[in-house]
Amino acid sequence: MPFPTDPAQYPLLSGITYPADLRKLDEPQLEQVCKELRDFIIDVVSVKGGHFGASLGVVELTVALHYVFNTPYDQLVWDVGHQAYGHKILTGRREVFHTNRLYKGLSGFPKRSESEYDTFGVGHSSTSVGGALGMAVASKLKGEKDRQVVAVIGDGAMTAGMAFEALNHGGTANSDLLVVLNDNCMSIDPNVGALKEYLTDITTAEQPVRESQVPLLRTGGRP
Ligand SMILES: Cc1ncc(C[n+]2csc(CCOP(=O)(O)OP(=O)(O)O)c2C)c(N)n1
Repeated sequence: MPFPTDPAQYPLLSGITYPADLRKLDEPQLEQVCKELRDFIIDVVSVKGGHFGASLGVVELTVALHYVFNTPYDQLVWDVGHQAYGHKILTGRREVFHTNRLYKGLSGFPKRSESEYDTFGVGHSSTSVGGALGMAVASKLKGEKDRQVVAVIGDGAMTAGMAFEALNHGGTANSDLLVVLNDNCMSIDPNVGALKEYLTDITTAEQPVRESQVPLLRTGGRP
């Protein structure tokens, strides 16, 4: 049963059924959209249960990706999918979000049969880069030069071999793939290991790599 969103409580979010509605807003309004989206997730999940932190942590990223990219033509692949609540709310499922994870309700993870915005059925971790790479290579073979494919992967999921295999392949596949690494130092518990230490080092150094090496990163490592 759809549950209408109160425009008094959510003045902008109540007007967004699909990302096309979001893209009609002006950039300065997006901060307010993020605030409303965060409040909406808290309102529903605090009563109905579900994954809390991961979805709250990507509110800004979710809004930015749907604003910048032409979803669903451009394809977004969420790793694990436990962080996709904001994505679900912005892609036609806001009024049924209260059924999340309930019998006959929404799946707690992206599910292809549920929405054309859910490009990849997930639940297990570390599959997003390989899945998105497959989509990017397929687009290239079909000559779709304008279609973008984006994988969003956490620093926890990034430690798995499958993700590394996909990066290794993607680095030479010469297809249009963007991988967003959501490094929040958390997996189920605080993340551990050499990759985590490396990511912490490069993001907390006096001159973070993000700023000092941007031209290098943009050219995929080839100066
Ligand atoms: C193959 C597999 N192993 C374990 C899990 C359990 N699991 C769910 S979320 C998660 C951690 C994800 O952490 P991260 O990738 O950093 O994403 P974040 O929660 O920070 O967004 C794990 C290990 C899983 N879904 N799949």
